[in-house]
Amino acid sequence: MILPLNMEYIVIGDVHGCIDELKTLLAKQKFYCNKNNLIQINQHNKNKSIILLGDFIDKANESKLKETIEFIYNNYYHLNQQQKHLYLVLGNHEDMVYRYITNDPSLEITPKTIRDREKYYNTVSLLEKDSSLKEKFIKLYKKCRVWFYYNYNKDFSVTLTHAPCLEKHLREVDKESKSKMIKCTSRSENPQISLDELIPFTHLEAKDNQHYHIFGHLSQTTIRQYKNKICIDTSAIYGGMLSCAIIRKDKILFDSVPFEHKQQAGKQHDSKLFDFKR
Ligand SMILES: [Mn+2]
Repeated sequence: MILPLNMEYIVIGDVHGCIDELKTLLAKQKFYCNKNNLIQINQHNKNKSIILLGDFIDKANESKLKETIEFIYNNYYHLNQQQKHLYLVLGNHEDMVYRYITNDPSLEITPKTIRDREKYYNTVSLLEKDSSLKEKFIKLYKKCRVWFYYNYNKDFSVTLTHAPCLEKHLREVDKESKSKMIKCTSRSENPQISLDELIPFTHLEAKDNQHYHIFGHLSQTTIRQYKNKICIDTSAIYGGMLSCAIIRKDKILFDSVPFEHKQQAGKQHDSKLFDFKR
């Protein structure tokens, strides 16, 4: 999970089946596809790697979800042949869908989990009627890692996880820490509480240094940064943008592309992170 320092990293937040936007954003970063949708390594991108920050499935329509899984699957094996160019971070959606489709005994079947499966995890029914896609998803799931760490020097580092979490869990390997790096307290189950109240550690632990924590998971209208905490989930599937953080030596840059309306956008009420009065 330690990232080599000789590469630049394009870290892309919650794709949720926004395959068209993913290809557009990758092309802006010099990753072009051939006619078979395989990304070509060339002199402009040979020192760059792509990191998908979790939640590449669910919420989108089925044909876009299928396209997304096949694109990531084909390119995972294509891009990583000689040198690693594509990394996958585990999101709560990959984790839950995997538990549903493998009948994980720890996932109790209750009216709520049956309802949630329809409401939040629509990739499950797609995979259950497409066994070859299911096999591809399972292989990708097993390639996902909970965190990655880019430790440039004593003054600059970046930890990548899907969800924000307490610092004590960062880069740990115990079961509780892993689950905290994948998912934080549910916003949908606490709609009356602002995000800054729901997960106050995110700003209370923030520091004015360059040891960054970049995460997604909490869809926002814009990239949200407070000190060394950065959220790059900019609501692509809700009609917003798909964004990336670019880690280049000891700098972080950002880029975004808008939703392309090639599928129906989802609906969600905003709750801004880092919206407190300073
Ligand atoms: Mn998530």
